[in-house]
Amino acid sequence: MKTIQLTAMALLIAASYNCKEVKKEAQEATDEVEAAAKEMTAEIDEVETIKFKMEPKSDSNVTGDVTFTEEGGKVMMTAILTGLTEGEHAIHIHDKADCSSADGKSTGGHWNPTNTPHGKWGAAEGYHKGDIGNFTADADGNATVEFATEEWCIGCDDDTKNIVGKGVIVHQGVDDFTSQPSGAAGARVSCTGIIQ
Ligand SMILES: [Cu+2]
Repeated sequence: MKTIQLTAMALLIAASYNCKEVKKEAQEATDEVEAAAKEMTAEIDEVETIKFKMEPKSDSNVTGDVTFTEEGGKVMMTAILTGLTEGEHAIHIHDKADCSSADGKSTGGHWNPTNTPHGKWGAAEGYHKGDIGNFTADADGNATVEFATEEWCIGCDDDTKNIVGKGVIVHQGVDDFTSQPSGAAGARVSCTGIIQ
């Protein structure tokens, strides 16, 4: 009889211990899920999007929208343009957000915070932080330009990365990636300031 009682007691203790363990594990799992959810929310909060209208310059009809989105340390640019002549054109980030002049030259030269030569993006010889490059407009004069880089930010403290306060310029001509300091891309046909 005593053996039975002892066994029953031992089983009870074991059961209550197991129960505590399960509860502990369940709590740990809940905490993990909550922490992961918090992290995801924080990441979602960090996504920043700014959008601008491009205005025609140099008597062109080139307009459109340019959007910059920062997410996970990367800035993505999408420019949707109309009114272009068919073929290749250059697009750059220039030094100032000032589109007041009729020829777009109020934006200054290329944004070049690292003081490097002009060139094709990623070139070993160097390239400006604004050297996005060339794109092609279709027969109707439309183009979509997509570009993404970890070398830009929207409003961070790093002046070599912060695109805010700069300007977007679309050129009539093509960037040859060699002429200094501009790539000889010709007239500035569309402009916007990047203002947060
Ligand atoms: Cu340019």
